[in-house]
Amino acid sequence: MNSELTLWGVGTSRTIRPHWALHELGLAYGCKPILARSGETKTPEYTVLNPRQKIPLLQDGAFTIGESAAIVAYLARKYGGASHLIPVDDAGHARWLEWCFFIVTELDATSLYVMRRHSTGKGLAHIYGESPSVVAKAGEYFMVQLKHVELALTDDRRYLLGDQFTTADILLTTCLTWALDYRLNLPDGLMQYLGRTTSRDGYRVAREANRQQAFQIASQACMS
Ligand SMILES: N[C@@H](CCC(=O)N[C@@H](CS)C(=O)NCC(=O)O)C(=O)O
Repeated sequence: MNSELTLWGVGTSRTIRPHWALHELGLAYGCKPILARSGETKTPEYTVLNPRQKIPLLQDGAFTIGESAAIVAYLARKYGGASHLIPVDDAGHARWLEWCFFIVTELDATSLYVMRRHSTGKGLAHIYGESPSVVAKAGEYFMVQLKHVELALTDDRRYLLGDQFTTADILLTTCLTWALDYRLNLPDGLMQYLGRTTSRDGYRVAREANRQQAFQIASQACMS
C-alpha cells in the first residue's frame, strides 16, 4: 500500500472522482470517509488541511490538494505514466483541458449544482432557498449544454477524447449519473457512453469505495 496517499471524503458525485482515478491507476490509498453536510468538514483537524472545508481532498505525503478535477489531473500526471488518463500531445492535451473546464463549469457548477442548491428533498433548498423555476431552468440549460457532448460522440468514439479513457471521462460520467438522479433524460448515445464508462472495473470499485458503509467496518484501519 502507498501509505503516502490519503483521500478525504465519500458519498458524493465529486468524491467518487478521485476514488475512481486512484483505482484506474492501481494505487493503494488510505481513506478518511468523512461526509458532506455532516459537520465533519468543519472540524479543526480538517480545517487545517482544507480551509475551504470541502471534500474531496487528497494528501500525498506533505502535499495537499482539493478540487476533484484538479485531484484526478494531479494523480494522472504524477502516477499515470506517459499517457494514462491524460493525452500528452499538445493538441490532445489542450482538448482534454477544454473538456475538463467545460464539464466542471457548464455541467457541474452552472447546472447540476444549481439544481441541487435549490431543490427540496435531498437538495439544499433549506440553505439556499427553494426555487422550482431555477431548478427547471438549470435542468434545461444542462440539456442544451449536453448536446455539445452528444455531438462530440456521434463519430462513434469510445470515450470523449477518442479511444483513450481520460480524467475528462471520469468528470463527465459523474455528471451524467448525477443528472440521472435528477431524472433528466439522457439521449441514447450518452446512455451507451455511460454503459461503457460505468462498466470499467475502476468505476465499479470506486462506486463501492465511495459508499460510506463500505468503510464502516474498515474504518478503524482506515482512520488510524
Ligand atoms: N468544486 C469542488 C466542489 C466540492 C464541494 O462542494 N464539495 C461539497 C460536497 S459535494 C462539500 O464538501 N461541501 C461542504 C460540506 O458539505 O460540508 C470539487 O469539485 O471538488
